[in-house]
Amino acid sequence: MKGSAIEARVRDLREQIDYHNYRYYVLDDPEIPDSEYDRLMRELQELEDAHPELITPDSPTQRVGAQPLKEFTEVRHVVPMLSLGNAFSNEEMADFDERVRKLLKVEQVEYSAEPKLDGLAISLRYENGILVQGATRGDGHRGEDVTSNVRTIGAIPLRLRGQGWPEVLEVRGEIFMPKKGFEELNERARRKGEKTFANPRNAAAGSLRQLDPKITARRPLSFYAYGWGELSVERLGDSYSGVMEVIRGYGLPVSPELKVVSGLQGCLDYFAAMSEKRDSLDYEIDGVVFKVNDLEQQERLGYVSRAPRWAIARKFPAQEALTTVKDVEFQVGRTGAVTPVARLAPVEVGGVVVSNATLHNMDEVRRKDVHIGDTVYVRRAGDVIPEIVRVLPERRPGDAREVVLPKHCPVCGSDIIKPEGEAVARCTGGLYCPAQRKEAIKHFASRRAMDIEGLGDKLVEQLVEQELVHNPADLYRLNKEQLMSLERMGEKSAQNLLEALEHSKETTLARFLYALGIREVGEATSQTLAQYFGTLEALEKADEDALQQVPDIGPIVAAHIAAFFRQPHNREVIDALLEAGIHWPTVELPPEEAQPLVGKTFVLTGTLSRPRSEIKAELQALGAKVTGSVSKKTDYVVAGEAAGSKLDKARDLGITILDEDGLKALLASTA
Ligand code: 9MJ
Repeated sequence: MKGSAIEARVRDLREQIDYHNYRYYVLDDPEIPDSEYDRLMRELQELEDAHPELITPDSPTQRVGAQPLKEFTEVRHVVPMLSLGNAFSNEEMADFDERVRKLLKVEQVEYSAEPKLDGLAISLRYENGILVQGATRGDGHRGEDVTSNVRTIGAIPLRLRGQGWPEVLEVRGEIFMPKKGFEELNERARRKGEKTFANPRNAAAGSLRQLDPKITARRPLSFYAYGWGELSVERLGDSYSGVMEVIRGYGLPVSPELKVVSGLQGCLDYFAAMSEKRDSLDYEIDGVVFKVNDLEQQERLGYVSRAPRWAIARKFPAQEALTTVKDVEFQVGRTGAVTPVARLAPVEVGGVVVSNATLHNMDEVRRKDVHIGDTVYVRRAGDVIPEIVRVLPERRPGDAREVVLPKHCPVCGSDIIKPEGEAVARCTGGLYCPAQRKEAIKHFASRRAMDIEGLGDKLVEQLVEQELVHNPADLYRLNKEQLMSLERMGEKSAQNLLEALEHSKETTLARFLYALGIREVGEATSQTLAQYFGTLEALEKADEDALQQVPDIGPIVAAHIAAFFRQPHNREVIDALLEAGIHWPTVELPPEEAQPLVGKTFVLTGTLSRPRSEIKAELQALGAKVTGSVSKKTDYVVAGEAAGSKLDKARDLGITILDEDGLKALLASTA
């Protein structure tokens, strides 16, 4: 490519990437898969690596760049960052609305309504459309300069979209951590024995206050705008909702839940609807913010100290509460994992009575220093199991007891082991342990496995306790009399269950494999295994090496699968299940002649004209193996533009190197 062509391509790539960011973060409607987005980023990165003179600070590759700071510098907010007054009941909301109407001398007020995010308030300063500063709220007048950290957040544009923006635009909003990212971050920390965050708010604040932006870049943070500060123009619209629409047009995410409502009743209805919706949102909210929508009315209302008279936060009931730990018991899961569970004095948390909280594992018990008898904060978020956030050590009674991991399984008495370096303790009883048996059978019957309708958790527990069922195969030997001997089981239900069992016998290989509950083998892996091996016999015969040839199966999963099929007990259960009549349609494997690349290993490198995942899938469909690193075992390296070290290594090892045309020719010759 000529210099000018490269420059044009770089510009084009940046525009494409900015556009797709906008589709993803602002419109919540991505146009392309992540793999394609990654490909665009890679191509831009490679072109900038080769031509560093083309790098600009607002390039999407430049989100993480700055060196760690020694300390944050202070930023003065010319327009102070506000706080909000609170309302904790509908009466307090009515008082607010009445105050506003009286001051404005109107009958009814139009409000804009949006969820109240629980994160960290931030001010983003754009000059001529370029992000020049990000600052925390601090005390409202002085905050901290966190520009390098803010730049790593994908939802925050480094330059505004379109044109016509004011020369100076300070956008205010909330940086927050979505629930899923928070759970994953804590799960990773837990596995590594590191400190976990008590809630997404602390996680967001902790992530933004890192001196090294590389750490912030790895944290799943997001952003919604809900206001503005300094502006070089008079105003951007006549109403709050109108200005937020303009800001959204500049490429900044605004809550999709933002709505204009009329009067007090409109506010109460919105609050009730948001209370219902709360758990299904993928980020935490702690209430709803109502703002007088008309900006002229806002001006007339003004401020009391630092809170606007024109806005209020209607808060949800607390999600945290104080209670005491009555006892800690140990639960045994399907894979034998032994989990400490705190039994609590029942307490209402955010409208639900909580009497149990998970403690995850013994490392967590030690870290939080939980004793039986302690007074603790419990927290409930969404539909997840309640957690103990922290202990109040000053309230520990003299007779508080330490939590000890039992040496033997509380259910079956087998030894409990805790492998060195692992956080999880396990019961060694396997399917001898009724707890593991119950969980294994619940999993076997579950909707996405064998889908045995009507075989719920309570019923499984009875069947195992009455010793009617020891393993999944026993389910198919049950008769009507046995079923009718159970609690709450009439003739009709018994008949229905027998029919459901009969019906479940017709399944697929993938579902059957998933139902077996092999460790680390979820639905996706079961699908892959079924497609790859085609028959149960072929899978049973595969050793660990053969299993590792399967796409996406690494050494750990391969070891679990091989170990499962080596167990004589597991083979007996499988035989009994097949004997009972479980069957599936033959898996259509691609015929031999459609797999001309069996035994060939490929490595893809450099910038290719199509997403790598697409080429990989095509090669795998022809029987090839596609790996990430070049070794003596590699047969072909497919090198795109700007390929680097892998290409060099392939040359050193004398491996056949193909460009895209070469690959096309190879594929054509196999057709
Ligand atoms: C939050 N936290 O979601 C405001 N906020 O407006 C929303 N906070 C706010 N608005 C003025 N949606 C000061 C704070």
